[in-house]
Amino acid sequence: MTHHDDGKPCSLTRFLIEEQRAGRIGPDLRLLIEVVARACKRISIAVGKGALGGVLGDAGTAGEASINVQGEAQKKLDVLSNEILLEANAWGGHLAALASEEMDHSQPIPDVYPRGNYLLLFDPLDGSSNIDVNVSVGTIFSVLRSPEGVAQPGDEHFLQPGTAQVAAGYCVYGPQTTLVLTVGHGTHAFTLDREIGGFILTTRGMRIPGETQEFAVNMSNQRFWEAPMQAYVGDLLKGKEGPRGKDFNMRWIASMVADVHRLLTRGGIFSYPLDSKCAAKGGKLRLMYEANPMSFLVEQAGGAASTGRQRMLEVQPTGLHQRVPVFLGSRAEVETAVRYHHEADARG
Ligand code: AHM
Ligand code: MG
Repeated sequence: MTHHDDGKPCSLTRFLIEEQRAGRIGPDLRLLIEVVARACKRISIAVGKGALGGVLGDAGTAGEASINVQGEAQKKLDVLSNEILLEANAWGGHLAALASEEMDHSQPIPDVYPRGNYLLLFDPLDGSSNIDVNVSVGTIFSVLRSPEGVAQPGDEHFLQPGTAQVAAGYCVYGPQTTLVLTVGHGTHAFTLDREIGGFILTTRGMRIPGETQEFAVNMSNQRFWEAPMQAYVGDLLKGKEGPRGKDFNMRWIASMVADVHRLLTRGGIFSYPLDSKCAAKGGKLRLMYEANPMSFLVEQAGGAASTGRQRMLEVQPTGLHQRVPVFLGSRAEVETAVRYHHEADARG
């Protein structure tokens, strides 16, 4: 645990107040992060109840699963988490509009409440295929500035590159509930103290080791990948005897939040590359509320994030629910994966 000079543990509230005093965030952004953290706490409680809370299984009625804007079946907890985040963020006066994986379009803050200067995007419950089997899931969020002079922001005002993010984070609901946050000055982890009901700073300035021997990818898609990805992973699998000269281990939780939390803790590379099944959509993972916030956190921890061909944070978004190929984690390893793509492209 990280302590203050006065020997006290550092709560999220105190951390944010100190960030404000240091001029790194304003009062509205501080409030916004507090509100998101409070919503995550409620989601953590709902997730933790599982079957006892009647929250497992698909959303929808009469045996028909409800389908979200992505064409995916929604879980009850997807819907509940979305509602918790919407309700918590509606009335505080810190937001102009919000957008979610679970909603077709962004929503301006209703006229009855004051509107603030920020835009919030979130994936309320990522990795929700893992809920029913009691494996880690998480919430991912990204904060942008609302463009000046826009009274009622629409989808187009969210289409800012990842470099414009002013804050990003995720909360992983695993054996521990951990909130990982950046406001552009390092990446910090806060663990939920379930007895006190508050987040406590447990790692200040997470650092991703530059090199790694661990990769995360869904290997069942191997035959659908592009040639450079085939070559890259092929060489990883050759281990000590291959061109990489070392053995690699593999992990795949199928919950991006949990996989990214592992690499922020001990290094690694995570990838969800382009494959012929998702090529028409541009990839599997969503740029604005999955890839961008994770890339910001990873870069702030000394790692790198790319589409395989371009720095993730520099991709100019064209749609709220746009998808991208993702490579992120230990810097040297991401650079290697990118090199395979560039070399293949140069050969034509
Ligand atoms: P979701 O937002 O519908 O939950 O999908 C995103 C998840 C990621 O958390 C995870 O990395 C990936 O999908 C797993 O995909 P797959 O089941 O193809 O391995
Ligand atoms: Mg998701």
